[in-house]
Amino acid sequence: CAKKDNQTTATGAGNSGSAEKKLITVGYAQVGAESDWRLANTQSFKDTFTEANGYKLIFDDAQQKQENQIKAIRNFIQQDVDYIVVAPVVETGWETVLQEAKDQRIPVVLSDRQMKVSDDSLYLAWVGGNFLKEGRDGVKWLEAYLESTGRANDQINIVDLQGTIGASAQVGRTKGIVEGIEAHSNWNLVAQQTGEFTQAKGQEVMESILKSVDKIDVVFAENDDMGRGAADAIKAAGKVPGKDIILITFDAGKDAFDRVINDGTFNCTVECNPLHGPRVAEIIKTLEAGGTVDKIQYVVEEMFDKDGIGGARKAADALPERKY
Ligand code: GZL
Repeated sequence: CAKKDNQTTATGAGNSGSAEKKLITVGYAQVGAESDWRLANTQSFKDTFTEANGYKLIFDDAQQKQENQIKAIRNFIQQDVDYIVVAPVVETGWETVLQEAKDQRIPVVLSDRQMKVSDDSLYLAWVGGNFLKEGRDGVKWLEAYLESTGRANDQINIVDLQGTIGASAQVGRTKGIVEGIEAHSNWNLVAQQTGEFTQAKGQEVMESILKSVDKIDVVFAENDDMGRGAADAIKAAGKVPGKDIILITFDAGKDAFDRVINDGTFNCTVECNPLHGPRVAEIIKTLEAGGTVDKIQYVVEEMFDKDGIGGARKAADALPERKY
């Protein structure tokens, strides 16, 4: 339920006298600015929650720190905003502050990553990607790729560059990837480490793995940015990313499309749609009209490669329609 009716407010003395619609105030606690995906996600909110569209957006960048997000939520409560939107950096540790918002009757909508709470009435709805499916899709593509290159029965050594540990994107993708590795007796997980969803950390971690593991056939990078870092580390080690070592990434942003289509450093990229602004605005509009909304709302996602195998679409065919 919306917190209060957003009545048209007749203006007081000294004003035009015409009724003007009150802006809906939305406090948005964003994770940070760690990746291209995040920048596109932030832009989607800033493009949607404009005054022209009837909103006042209060935006906070938590620099990937949960304590900063909790502070931002408390700040929104203090300002008595109409809605709080959170992209939770990790899944746990939110019950207390969500209860404070509930006590103040401020509806909370989750976007992007999920929260684990004992009472799911603490938030109204969640919009985001199906992270487990994304991980499974990456495995499906690798199966098809190995089949098509006559390597289905080879010993395949796999590295998993994980996202921020405890983030639902990392939890779901890792689960899908590990499930796939365990289902193939000839697939071996030779290294698994977080690169914090950033290019720099991804490169640093991949450099150390390349020094300690002598045969690597595949790298799953749980976002494009870590994939970029891994590609640089692989090149620096004198190997060719996309050829000597297969690179599968998640997000499917502009740069990933370029790498799949042009220089071939990425072999496959699994989409995670960041354009959540309009979806969250839809939820708020429905609530403002006294309607009810579905609790869990997945965004549409695909997978892209060069040749369209394993359920992927050819990136070159999809390129004209891409928005981020
Ligand atoms: C996914 C999102 C992840 C992206 C990363 O919904 O939470 O966080 O995959 C981003 O690029 O850092």
